[in-house]
Amino acid sequence: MARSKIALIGAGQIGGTLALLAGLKELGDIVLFDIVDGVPQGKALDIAEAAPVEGFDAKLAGASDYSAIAGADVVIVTAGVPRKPGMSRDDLIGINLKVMQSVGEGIKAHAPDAFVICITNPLDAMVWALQKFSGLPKNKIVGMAGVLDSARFRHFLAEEFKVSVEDVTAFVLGGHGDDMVPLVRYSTIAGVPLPDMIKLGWSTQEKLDAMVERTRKGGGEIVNLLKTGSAFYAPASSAIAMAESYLRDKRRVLPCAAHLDGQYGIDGLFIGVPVVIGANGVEKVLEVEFNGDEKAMFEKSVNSVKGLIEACKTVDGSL
Ligand code: TXD
Repeated sequence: MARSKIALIGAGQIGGTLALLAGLKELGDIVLFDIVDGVPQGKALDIAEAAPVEGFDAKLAGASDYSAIAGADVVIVTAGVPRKPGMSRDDLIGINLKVMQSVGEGIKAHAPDAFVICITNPLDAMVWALQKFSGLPKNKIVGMAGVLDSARFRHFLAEEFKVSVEDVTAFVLGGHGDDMVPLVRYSTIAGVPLPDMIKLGWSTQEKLDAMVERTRKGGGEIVNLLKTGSAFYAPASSAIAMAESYLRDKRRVLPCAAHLDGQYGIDGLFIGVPVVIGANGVEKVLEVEFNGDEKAMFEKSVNSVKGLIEACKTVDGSL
């Protein structure tokens, strides 16, 4: 059987890490694409030279021409400009919207059957715009944010409860902004919901609230530390989990920015919700019930995403 092909649009910090992880996991052959000539080719060669040591087989190529992504099974998009300290995700809209236009046209022309994962910020707006520019079916394009946000929450919880990260599940909904919605009721330690863990005395409500807040600001925390860019290891791991679920038809239930068609009372927006990712892309949206507080938090987050979409429409009247 022929190997799958994975195209990475953007060969920056996340793009390079994606290529390495895709190689290590033997997900398929890998093409790195970037407008900066030499960088995708250099990273492809560097990772290809790691393959004999690590013992994986994959063809790696770098390109600055969209014809190189032809026939890709998965396309992961990180092309654009990352946040700098003091810059909000929304500040990125003007620049990255134009990037999404060229990427969307490239995908439409050369890889229209791919499953596309968008990572570029502001995420919920960029994945919406990329779907419009590419014309992809709505079940074949998702945004990566929820897996990362819940991984951050899981890390904080595992440290606080002093248990393995493997036994912590976390549920984070909504847009990828500071008003994302970590749902403690649906987050567990080995199946035991967090509020019950507090009742059992394993931590306090104050500490839990602080971890929720730290999760919401998790992206900014790394930006402030790095000073010259944003997080890239955990974002790459998160997108690879989504790609793997599609390529291996694992049907994992992962929080993704997915197109909603009436679910959660939302129509026509990409919002972070748990979805089943299998061989057909987004196979199903998992709709959970909210209590009053959760509903209010979710609505606030949805309104921020709506604001981003309006900003996109102002910048580009054709959207
Ligand atoms: O959870 C999430 N979704 C995110 C999103 C978590 C972390 C970072 N997030 C966003 O991902 C971040 O705000 C950026 O918008 C993207 C990519 O982050 P990365 O750290 O990889 O940025 P880099 O290193 O600057 O890489 C971007 C590359 C760079 O090599 C540019 O030359 C290239 O994108 N680029 C392009 N490639 C192709 N086509 C066009 N037009 C283009 N413009 C820039």
